[in-house]
Amino acid sequence: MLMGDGSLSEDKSSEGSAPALYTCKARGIHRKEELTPLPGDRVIFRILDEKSKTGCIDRILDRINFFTRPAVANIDQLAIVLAVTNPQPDLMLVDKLLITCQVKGIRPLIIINKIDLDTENQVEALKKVYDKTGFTVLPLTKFSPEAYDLLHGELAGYTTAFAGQSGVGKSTILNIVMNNWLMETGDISEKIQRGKHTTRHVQLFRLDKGGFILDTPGFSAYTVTEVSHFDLQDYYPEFAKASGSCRFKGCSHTSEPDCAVKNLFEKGKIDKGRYIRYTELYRELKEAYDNRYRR
Ligand SMILES: Nc1nc2c(ncn2[C@@H]2O[C@H](COP(=O)(O)OP(=O)(O)OP(=O)(O)O)[C@@H](O)[C@H]2O)c(=O)[nH]1
Ligand SMILES: [Mg+2]
Ligand SMILES: [Zn+2]
Repeated sequence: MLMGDGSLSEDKSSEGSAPALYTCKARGIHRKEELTPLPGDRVIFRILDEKSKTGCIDRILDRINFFTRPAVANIDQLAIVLAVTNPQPDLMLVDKLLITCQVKGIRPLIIINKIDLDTENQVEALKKVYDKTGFTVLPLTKFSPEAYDLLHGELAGYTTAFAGQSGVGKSTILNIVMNNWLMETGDISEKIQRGKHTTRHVQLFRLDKGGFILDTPGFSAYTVTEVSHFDLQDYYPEFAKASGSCRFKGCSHTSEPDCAVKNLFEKGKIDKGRYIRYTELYRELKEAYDNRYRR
């Protein structure tokens, strides 16, 4: 298992045996196979020196999946982290990551962090937006260990990558999950709007109860590349109730009359913001499609 900092862990899942760590070089395999090793990769590696625990990677095994943002491989779950405030939540980013999870067939876990900073029932409002999607939503704060018991339950046995804007608290969450011995975190700097100890590379950690968690650098720009505007609606589970009931076959649910999705949103069955962001993303994807032969 590639740990992210270049070191490797032998995959000994049998209880009691402490996993051994080897620092490995990737000896040009990535150029040959056009594959760059990613944190989470399963690899065949050779021990070069047992004393200094160094080795070299011979082969990267077939991936179940991989992400370019965050750059990780073989994950079961993506924890999409947003903060109530500081930074302001970027719900378009959350929506886009939800789409990617569904395309890749992995489970999204939506974490609403910093609920201690709630002043105007933002947590309730955010929960309402995403409860309607049917995905699991978990409110969290570093000040409440009880909420972390629930998180442990969601993580045990799975490989989970944490993703989201810089400063939402991903590293803080991993620190708490791992009993506070991992890495530094920091306040958001007013100037650069980033955590003072912003994470710069992916790090992977083994959970006591089985599974792994990966801390990743924050990001805000994110482009959905896996779907086209034609099938975008398939990745909004709450639209399914309206399926097939629009007046026009092939309705895009953006501006057509007698649209069943629009109808659901007017009745409050679909969150208004989610619907509006859907139409924005639809236009973005359509524009990219219409301009696909231009440079
Ligand atoms: N009030 C409050 N602050 C929190 C909470 N969780 C994290 N923070 C603070 O938010 C700041 C940023 O936290 P980080 O964990 O570094 O954020 P990050 O998501 O890892 O950021 P990047 O590594 O830049 O992507 C730190 O000052 C944390 O102490 C929380 O539940 N409540
Ligand atoms: Mg971090
Ligand atoms: Zn429609």
